[in-house]
Order: sequence, then structure tokens, then C-alpha cells
Amino acid sequence: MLSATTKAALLALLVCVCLAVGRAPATVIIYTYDSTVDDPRGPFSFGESGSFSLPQYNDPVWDLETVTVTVTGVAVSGYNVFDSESDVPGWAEVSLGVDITVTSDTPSAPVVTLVIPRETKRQDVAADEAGEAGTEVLFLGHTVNADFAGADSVKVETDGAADAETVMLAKAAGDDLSDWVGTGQITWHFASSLHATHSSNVPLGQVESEPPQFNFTAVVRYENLEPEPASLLLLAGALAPVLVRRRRRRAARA
Ligand SMILES: [Ca+2]
Ligand SMILES: [Ca+2]
Repeated sequence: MLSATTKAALLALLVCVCLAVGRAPATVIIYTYDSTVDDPRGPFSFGESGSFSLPQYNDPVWDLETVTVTVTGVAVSGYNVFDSESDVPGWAEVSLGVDITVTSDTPSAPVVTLVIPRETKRQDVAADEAGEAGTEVLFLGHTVNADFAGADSVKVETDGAADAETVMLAKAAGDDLSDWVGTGQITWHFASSLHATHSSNVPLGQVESEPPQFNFTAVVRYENLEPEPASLLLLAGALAPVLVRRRRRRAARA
């Protein structure tokens, strides 16, 4: 690892050399290192939890400046449907999803992200349709049945529902990033819970649902400030004549 003084000197030299050769100062860009886990054990069901590991930042030269964690959850199945059994029309709303919480064991800066792939639908429903197919249910002394389809129903399907959340830690903001640096691994944990609701202004209805299964992806991005390769080449090219001149002077003195 270069000292801060050495790094500052290198960057200053880079700018000076660029000015000397008549070019604008080279852009100092952010270099990124990504680690991704796309858990092959999925799809998961709600209530499931688990752990995964991603490597620490391990650059021998440049200091870690920021850590960004992005978690994306995608539901791959699931539905939730309300079917009116009332004699009057009205409205109904159904929603369905899964809450995914991701935390790290990093002691100085635990990261928590909450991802909610969720669908909600609210719409008018007609009065109960006559002659619906489906299993008959005894309810308050009446025999009712529902086909969970048609104008007297509202249905949401969560296949493809996605959400992503990002958390960033930055040295410039005073965050301690020391626990993120090293040659080891950082362990992450995830947990999940079901979200399912029904509401309506009609007095009677039936519901049927299948909880969603989901996959998730976690990306940990480490960023540092490092001269872009083109600038380093420019620096090398500018330094070469200097080195040649020094060698010639040495040769002349010899
Ligand atoms: Ca019905
Ligand atoms: Ca129906």
C-alpha cells in the first residue's frame, strides 16, 4: 500500500506532466470492483432465510473510498384473488409480495436493506356471477362458490414483480470502512416474510392465494479513486524522455 504522501505526489506529478505536454489534466475516475451473489438455491419461499459470503476489498495500492450494496428481489410466482359473493357491486383491493431483509456481519457498519417485490390492484367488482364453477363452501348458512375469475373478481399476480434497494457508505462522509478491507470474506444474511392483504366494500367474498417464491441478487461495489489507464500511459510516455536524458547524462559523466 502506498503512503498517502506518495499517492498525493504521484497524482500531483501526473497533473504536472499533463500540463507540461500541453494537455488538460487527466481525469481521475472512479474504479469499481463488483462482487455479486445470485443465490443458486433459489427460488425461495417466504419465511426462508440464509447466508452468503462476498470478498472484502483487496487492492494493494489504492484506498477504499465507498462501499455500495444493492439488493434486488424478483418474485417468480404467486397470485392473490378476491371473488365477490355479494348481490351488490362494489370495489375490492388485493396485494401480494414478500419482504426481504439483507444484513451484513460487518461490525463497524452493518448494512440493512429491505426489498419488497409487491403488486397491488384495486378495481370495481360486479355483483356475484350466477352459476360459477368451483368448490361450494358453506358460509353463514348459505352455500356459495367462486371461480376466482370474471367481472366479480380482482386478481394480482406477482411473477416478475421486482424491487431494488441501495445503501452506500463513504469515507468522505465519515463512515469507517476498515472492516471492509482485507483478504477475507464478509458474511451476509437474508430473511423474508409474506405480505398479503384483501379489502372490499362488499359484504361477502372468497379469497384464494398462492404465496410468491422469489430470487434475489446482491451486488457489493467497492470504489476507489485511481488514475485511468490512459492517464498512466500518458504519464509513462512523458516520463520516458526524462529517464532517457538522465541515462544520457550518466553516460556522458562516465
Ligand atoms: Ca363470485
Ligand atoms: Ca367469479
